[in-house]
Amino acid sequence: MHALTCRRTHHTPHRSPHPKHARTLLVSLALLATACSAVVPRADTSHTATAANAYANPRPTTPHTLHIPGAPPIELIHVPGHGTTNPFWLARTELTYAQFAPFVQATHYDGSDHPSSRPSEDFLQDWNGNPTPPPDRLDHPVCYLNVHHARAFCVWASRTTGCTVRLPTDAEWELAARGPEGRTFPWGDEWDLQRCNSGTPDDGFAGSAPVGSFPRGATPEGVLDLAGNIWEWTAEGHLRGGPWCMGPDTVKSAFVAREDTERADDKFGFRVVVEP
Ligand SMILES: [Ca+2]
Repeated sequence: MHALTCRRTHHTPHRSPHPKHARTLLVSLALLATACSAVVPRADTSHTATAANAYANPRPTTPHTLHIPGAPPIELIHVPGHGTTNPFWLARTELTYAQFAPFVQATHYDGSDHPSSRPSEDFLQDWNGNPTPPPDRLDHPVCYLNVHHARAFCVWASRTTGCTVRLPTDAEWELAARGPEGRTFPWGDEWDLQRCNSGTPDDGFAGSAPVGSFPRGATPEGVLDLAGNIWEWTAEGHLRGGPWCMGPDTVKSAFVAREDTERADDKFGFRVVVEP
């Protein structure tokens, strides 16, 4: 039995809001718009109005997309900086099987690059040794990954695209999920089982769901699935957001799970941050 599939760990302290850094935001946006050839503008303003209401800082109206050859594009959402956290671009959803697959196929990666990795146990277990993921799960979040596996993808994706692709820090992940006002859930403070895949009886999914299945669970900027579906590794090696099976407490956005970073559980995956 994997510990994080059935027990809770401790919470992080609630962060207090800090003054905003509009100048830093503008500088960062200008850099990203010009420096990264693999990130191209994408016309999508569907979440602009709600985001503008939530933040006083200026923000872009055209989310960007990271293109990795052979993979569905990774849509990026701008998250305004706050306090000591600079603005950043976060993947709209968890990384999917289809988006992870080119990495495995190009590098023959088997999860053993890190000395403490244990590829024979859990790494991509549901691929059954094949270089391709299960065909019925291409749009589900890729899982059976420990934090070293997630970082290895980021290193490869950075080399492939010319951008810096990395895991979000805890501070970034939490800012994206909670906003400067410190929301309890990505969408607000009230629990709503229709807004995420959390393991509650009526969420509609027995296991993981295709990414983006809960549009009403979006943050004001439009980031999806920060609550539930699969746990997400952060740069510090923590897990955030809760899984599809543990109910509302673990999907609270302040919840931090400190798990063995070498475990590649069937509910452990990630999303990326992209820098120019
Ligand atoms: Ca998630």
